[in-house]
Amino acid sequence: MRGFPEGFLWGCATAAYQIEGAPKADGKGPSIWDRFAHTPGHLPEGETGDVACDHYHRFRDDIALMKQLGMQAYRFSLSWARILPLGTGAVNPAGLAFYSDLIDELLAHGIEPMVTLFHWDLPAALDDRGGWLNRDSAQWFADYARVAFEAFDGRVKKWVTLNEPWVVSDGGYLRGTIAPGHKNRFEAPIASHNLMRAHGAAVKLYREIGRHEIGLVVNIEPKYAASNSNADVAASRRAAAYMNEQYLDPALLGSYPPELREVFNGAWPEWDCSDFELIRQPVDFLGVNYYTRSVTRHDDSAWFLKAAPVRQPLATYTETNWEVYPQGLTDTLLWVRQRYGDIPLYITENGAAFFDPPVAEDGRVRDPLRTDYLRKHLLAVREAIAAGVDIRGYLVWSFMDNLEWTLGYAKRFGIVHVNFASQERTPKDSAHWYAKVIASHGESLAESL
Ligand code: PNW
Repeated sequence: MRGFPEGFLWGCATAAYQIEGAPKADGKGPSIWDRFAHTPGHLPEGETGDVACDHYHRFRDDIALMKQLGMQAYRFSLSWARILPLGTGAVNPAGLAFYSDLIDELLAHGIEPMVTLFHWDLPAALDDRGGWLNRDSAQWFADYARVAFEAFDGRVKKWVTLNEPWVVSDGGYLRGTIAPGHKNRFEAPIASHNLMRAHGAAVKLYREIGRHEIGLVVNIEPKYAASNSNADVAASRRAAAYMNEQYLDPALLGSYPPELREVFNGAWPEWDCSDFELIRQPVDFLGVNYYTRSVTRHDDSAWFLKAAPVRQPLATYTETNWEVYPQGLTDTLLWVRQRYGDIPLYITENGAAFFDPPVAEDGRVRDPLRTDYLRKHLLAVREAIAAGVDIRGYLVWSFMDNLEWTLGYAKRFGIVHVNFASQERTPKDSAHWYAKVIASHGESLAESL
């Protein structure tokens, strides 16, 4: 089997609210995640992102560690409310300065930044104006994107508009499990639609003022019907249309999948046709976040989708209860090419939470399950490359343990262990293993563990 193409980028990823801390430093405004986490009952035992990994103050050490591990690329997100404390209007120079220093530090270490504009932490002031339910949100986002492009496009060559719009809409507006915590099936498609309009508006602006590459990041969870009964096949189609195609279809094909009308059942709006011209802006790449698959059956009692996941008795599950299914990554990459054509792809997130043992006397953190997960998924990526899919890079989620949103600090996705009391960082065995993979450009994957 052929290996990884020349220029394939190896790296890791994080997001602002999950690592930075310093929610009020240097003029930062509050985001909906500051609010959500500070509302009792949302996160375990009153945990918040107030300190998190204290990356705001420790970014130079963190980048030095990335360099030691051989990272070639680092995907992180900008906190919108650091740059525009009220979401629109006055720019906070200190917020821009923080990211400017971060980018300079990465470049000085030869690490390529991939910058996500929006990884869920909407400025609270914009939520007060309706958030993603307000049609103006597309313009708010484009105005914010302009500030970032103008400040950093000379140094940043890879931009991401949104991270996982599905999670924002499904968790934030349909189920109420994440910020802003609404539970309303009428709101969810509107939030999704405005998120995609915002994506389109930012890409359109980038074509006018940007000089490099911009793309969209989606989570894709392939849906496999639990049986070949019509009911199960239809249920898995609904689930795929809802989770995967709701975002990729308008962005790349210019329309929504027809199943969504049935899925939203009376809550599906009539859309303004001209919106699709805005949404369907040619992108330079697509980022795929892959964690797991779902085997899906019809279930009349399941709220909303009338579809339920079927647990696989022989499979391994991670601490977030996600089935380890590397073949699903190959299937996903082949499916993207088949449905949307030959567009450059990055794996912008892939990784797993497992219970890690504490740092041992010898300084090691033995996390063989995580290494095994990463190795099998990288082999799955290589398989898709061998089948001709244009895959340009792979970014592990995550560089370090961090705030796993509503699950708090107990679910650890890092390849670097973080002691949240002392803020000490310790590369886990999986980080040392990954460093070797990078150094050998994937050749060492052939070695058994
Ligand atoms: C992603 N799902 O979230 C996010 O981009 C990260 O910030 C997060 O820490 C990471 O994955 C691990 O959870 C997801 O339900 C959340 O399919 C939920 C799903 C997928 C991705």
